Amino acid sequence: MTENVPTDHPANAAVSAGEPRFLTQDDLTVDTHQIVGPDGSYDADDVPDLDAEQFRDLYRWMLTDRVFSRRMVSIQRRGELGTFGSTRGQEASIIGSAYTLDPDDWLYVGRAWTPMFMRGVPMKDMILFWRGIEEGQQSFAEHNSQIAISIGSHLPLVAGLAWGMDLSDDDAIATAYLGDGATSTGAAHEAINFAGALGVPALFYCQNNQYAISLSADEQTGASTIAQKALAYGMDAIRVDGQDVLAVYEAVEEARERVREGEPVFVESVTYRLDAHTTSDDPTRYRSDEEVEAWERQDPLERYREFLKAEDLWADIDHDAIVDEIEAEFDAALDAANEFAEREIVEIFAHVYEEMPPELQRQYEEFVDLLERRPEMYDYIEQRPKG
Ligand SMILES: Cc1ncc(C[n+]2csc(CCOP(=O)(O)OP(=O)(O)O)c2C)c(N)n1
Repeated sequence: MTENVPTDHPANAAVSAGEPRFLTQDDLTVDTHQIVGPDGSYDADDVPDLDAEQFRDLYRWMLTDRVFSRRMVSIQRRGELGTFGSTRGQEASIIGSAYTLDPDDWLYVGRAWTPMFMRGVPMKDMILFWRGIEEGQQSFAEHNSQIAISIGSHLPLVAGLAWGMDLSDDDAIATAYLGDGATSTGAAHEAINFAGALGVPALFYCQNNQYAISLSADEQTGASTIAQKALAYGMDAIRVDGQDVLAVYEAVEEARERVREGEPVFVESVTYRLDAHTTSDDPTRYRSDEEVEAWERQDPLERYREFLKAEDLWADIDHDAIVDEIEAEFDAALDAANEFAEREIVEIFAHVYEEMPPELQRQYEEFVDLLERRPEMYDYIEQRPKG
């Protein structure tokens, strides 16, 4: 047992007499890192050191993100998907951060799909995933990535993964993309505490898109910012303007370097989900048109276009041709996904275990028997859209 004696730990260095002093949030200044302002102005000295091709690449990926979301929402409306969560408005936040990652870095995402395309996952597999077809996830796994539908559930996995990577002296890092809502879950606190206590190479990238479905970020926490929550866990944090792709790139690039050296970092990217939470949600019930319009004026693509124009890079970019290419890629992906055979209901028993345990085997046989005896049961079972 350790003796409980006063120590010379630096935390005990300053003592105060008289009235006890409260520590308050006002003691903390939390700035939001920005390079290109909403009006497109910037200081040339602050621009990250990227070449012309990389600057153009950032634009292409942001556009990929936007077109993919638009097409997914439109096929959902035609009944070809169950549900989908659009990322419109979050393109700078998603692409600026993912552009810093190495394909060997583990990537567990909440709302961010294009980072997987950036490391080679085919669009077809993302469409299959959103149709509930498990095979889509196989290529995610081959590219060290997964999507967490259960909010916050991936954070302890990422902390544990980072610990394992630390023990095996891995050069890569473990990254969790999460939403503001995820920081309100118990799993987030366990994971962030664990990562802070052990000092593992985990990057927590929180896209504060202002809502967890209908609950605004303000209503989820008494903290003035999400970034400051990291301090309680002994972790450094950066708060960044998520509508400014260059600021996000720079912040996460620096965060990743620090994580590679073994220190966990938390990044809060301040952004906005312009569309509904998912295609099953009606956002007009909890937010005003004025609020959405104000954020539409913060469109990350438009802001970045101003920068590209100022740098004489815009003339080399054929926006319409890029959109056509992405649309064609989506069309081909959709055709390939449509060729996937319709699934059997009994396949809900597959994919969990390599070898089915006896109890599950028993339930499977009972289910097959039921469907044979009572074929009308099919009418009561909700069918997934054709995969
Ligand atoms: C453990 C768990 N509880 C509830 C839900 C239902 N749910 C789906 S998305 C969501 C809100 C997520 O908000 P946030 O973490 O901010 O991410 P965003 O979708 O805004 O990117 C909730 C509560 C869930 N998927 N998982």
